[in-house]
Amino acid sequence: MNKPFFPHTAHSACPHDCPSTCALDIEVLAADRIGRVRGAEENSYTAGVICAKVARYAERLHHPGRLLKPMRRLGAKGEGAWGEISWEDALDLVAERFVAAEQRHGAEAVWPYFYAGTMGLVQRDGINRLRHAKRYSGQFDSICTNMAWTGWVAGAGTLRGSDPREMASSDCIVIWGTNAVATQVNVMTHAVRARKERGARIVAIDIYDNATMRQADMALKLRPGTDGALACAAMHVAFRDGHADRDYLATYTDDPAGLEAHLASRDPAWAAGITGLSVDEIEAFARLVGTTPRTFFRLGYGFTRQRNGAPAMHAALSLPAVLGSWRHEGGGAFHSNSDIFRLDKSEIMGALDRDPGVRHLDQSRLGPVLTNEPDALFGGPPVTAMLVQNTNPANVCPEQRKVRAGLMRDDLFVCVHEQFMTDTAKLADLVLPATMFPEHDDIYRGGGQNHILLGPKVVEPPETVRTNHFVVEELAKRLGVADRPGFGRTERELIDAMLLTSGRGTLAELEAGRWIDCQPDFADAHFLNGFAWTDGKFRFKPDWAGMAAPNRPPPSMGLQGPHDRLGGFPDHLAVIEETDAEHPFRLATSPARQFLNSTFAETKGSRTREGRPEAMIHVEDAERLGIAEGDVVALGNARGSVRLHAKVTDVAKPGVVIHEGLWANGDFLDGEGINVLTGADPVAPFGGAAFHDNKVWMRREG
Ligand SMILES: Nc1nc2c(c(=O)[nH]1)N[C@H]1C(S)=C(S)[C@@H](COP(=O)(O)OP(=O)(O)OC[C@H]3O[C@@H](n4cnc5c(=O)[nH]c(N)nc54)[C@H](O)[C@@H]3O)O[C@H]1N2
Ligand SMILES: Nc1nc2c(c(=O)[nH]1)N[C@H]1C(S)=C(S)[C@@H](COP(=O)(O)OP(=O)(O)OC[C@H]3O[C@@H](n4cnc5c(=O)[nH]c(N)nc54)[C@H](O)[C@@H]3O)O[C@H]1N2
Ligand code: SF4
Ligand SMILES: [Mo]
Repeated sequence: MNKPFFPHTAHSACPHDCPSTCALDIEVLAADRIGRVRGAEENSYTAGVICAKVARYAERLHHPGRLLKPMRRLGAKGEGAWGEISWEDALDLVAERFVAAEQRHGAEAVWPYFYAGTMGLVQRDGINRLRHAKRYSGQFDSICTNMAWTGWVAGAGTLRGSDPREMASSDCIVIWGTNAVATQVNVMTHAVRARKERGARIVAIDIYDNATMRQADMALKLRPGTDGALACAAMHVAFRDGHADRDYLATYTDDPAGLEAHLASRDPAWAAGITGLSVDEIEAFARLVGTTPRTFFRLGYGFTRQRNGAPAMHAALSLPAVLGSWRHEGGGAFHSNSDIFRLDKSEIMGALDRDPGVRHLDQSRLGPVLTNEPDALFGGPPVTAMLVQNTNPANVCPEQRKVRAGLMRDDLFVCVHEQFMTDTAKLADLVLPATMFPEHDDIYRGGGQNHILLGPKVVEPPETVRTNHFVVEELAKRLGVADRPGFGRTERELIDAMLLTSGRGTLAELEAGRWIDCQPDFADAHFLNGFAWTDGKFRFKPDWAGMAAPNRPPPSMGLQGPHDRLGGFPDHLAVIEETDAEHPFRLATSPARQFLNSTFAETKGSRTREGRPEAMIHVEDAERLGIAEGDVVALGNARGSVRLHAKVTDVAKPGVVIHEGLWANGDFLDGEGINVLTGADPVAPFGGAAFHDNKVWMRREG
């Protein structure tokens, strides 16, 4: 890809954990310098549009605060005194500490810990190769998708759905529990096009008037954790008013008669009492979707970050099945395409070495794990050594006080491989500087769309930073496993081999074509050949405990949360953190537009636009508590408390508080972030973190 002249435009893909996975055109100004980043016009999903934060990526790549040298802790943990160390010595130190941990407590005392700072399959998942080769503790990934995917699969049997580009031919688009304007802007590109070109109506369902709600023709603002009730009432109306597609139901679903009988008592008045919506709002929604065959349900993650998130997703997905929306072009539903790509990652992951007998630990329960809570350790040894890549758990993980207490343990060695001195890096023993996506080769899949995309190296990294791949490979050499399958190959070799074994061509072909469109044909995407169960029928009555699902925990962990409360037909499941006398408010920690999880909270462009950490408080609540705009308030619950500034508004319902993040912990008045308040208790039935489901107290602090 090296071109002798500058500037030129290089092709890439966005590496962030965002369903859009945009195809990018990067302006390359010099061998080591980028300019503007744009969305690829020729990509049918990206369609030339990307978010502002990635358009400004030069600000991040060339940030003066970027980590450039390996650094060893000098003072006490978290004190901030660092000394430079060479790469060789740093890697030797990690290996030495991993070996020591293994000798003392066994290999399961080492926990490689990662997530989705980059979604590139090589740079993200390669850490598992080292894990499996060494029999280190497994990671049960639970922080993001569990409730959403579980709820979808419970009904449809697999993760795919109507082509997201089909929204262009929809007459109604229901954007349910996703703040698409902020979190996946391309949904809006396609939805707004349908509105312009064919007068499509856009419905948004959320708990506050975020940017997406403000763009909607119908904005349904409900109480957090009550989406199941809304879905039930809409299905009740469909049966009541003759909008249920009975032919479709008979062919494609398991028990329509049972569902109809069950819903008889779930009418709009019932749902109004639960959701806080008016009966009129619910009737109007039900009528709109019931009388618009080409209704596209775009179901997001946000509404599933509640303790009833899995059944809520399943209830919402049941609605298009009742209406038969799946039959129509521009109709049906979509959440994730995770199952369509079929890329065989075994080599990258070192799957041949995976030992099912090795203990798994829950990623979201990092706090309880590191503070040695027995049920979090699953009978194994304490964790005494970690390598952290692509994630910032001291900021993003629930029960932050426990995470911090754990990371501060003197008997724990933590190496953090990072691009910035994050909240997590600050607590490490060793910090290694990492490349950014334009500086390394990788391959990406679009969870919220249909392409596999290549993101090749387009500029040279600073001389002293290294890729995740390099760190994994070098540690493997020092730990004696470099001869195991998957090791000893370059990123490009791994990508090429994976494409070949997966029947997706070669790297050279992908490089020439930029992306591969993996969209299944219409009938498959719309499940017109049946849903992914042996009898082909959508499950209104899922087998929660018995089903296979992508996020199902390994048998050693078993079912999670109050799973025995799940069962039967769609309903409102009252397992959320209801308010009580001591905690009269419900707090949601919704993503900010200019940040991506904790990423971009370090760039000036994003920080200036976001302002400062705030609690959005309803005017009525503020008046009652004597809180004025800009006052300092404390929010708290049994897990702890944080102080931040008040923003008095009517964007959410009274009793609901919204905080948009993720701000760095240090941006809060007491140096502790919003995840002090969120719970790490696993959500039923397959785990996950309920980030938007928190009961809190609130008081004015001055
Ligand atoms: N700008 C930006 N973009 C992002 C991210 C980010 O942090 N910032 N994060 C990325 C990641 S990792 C992911 S997984 C995706 C997630 O993207 P989304 O699918 O959009 O999910 P969330 O952002 O968690 O929440 C979306 C909306 O759901 C609302 N919500 C909360 N509880 C409820 C409820 O009970 N019912 C309903 N109807 N709505 C509710 C929230 O207030 C929020 O407005 O976005 C990605 N994109
Ligand atoms: N309160 C609250 N908490 C939340 C959420 C919420 O809605 N509310 N959302 C949750 C969700 S959905 C998710 S997915 C998690 C996400 O949590 P994380 O995966 O931790 O989120 P990110 O901030 O996207 O990425 C973490 C780090 O990866 C680093 N990174 C990026 N690329 C590379 C690389 O190539 N190499 C290395 N070594 N590092 C790299 C970045 O610098 C960044 O610091 O957060 C969860 N936490
Ligand atoms: S963060 Fe999302 S919307 Fe922004 S460029 Fe990346 S994939 Fe596209
Ligand atoms: Mo996520």
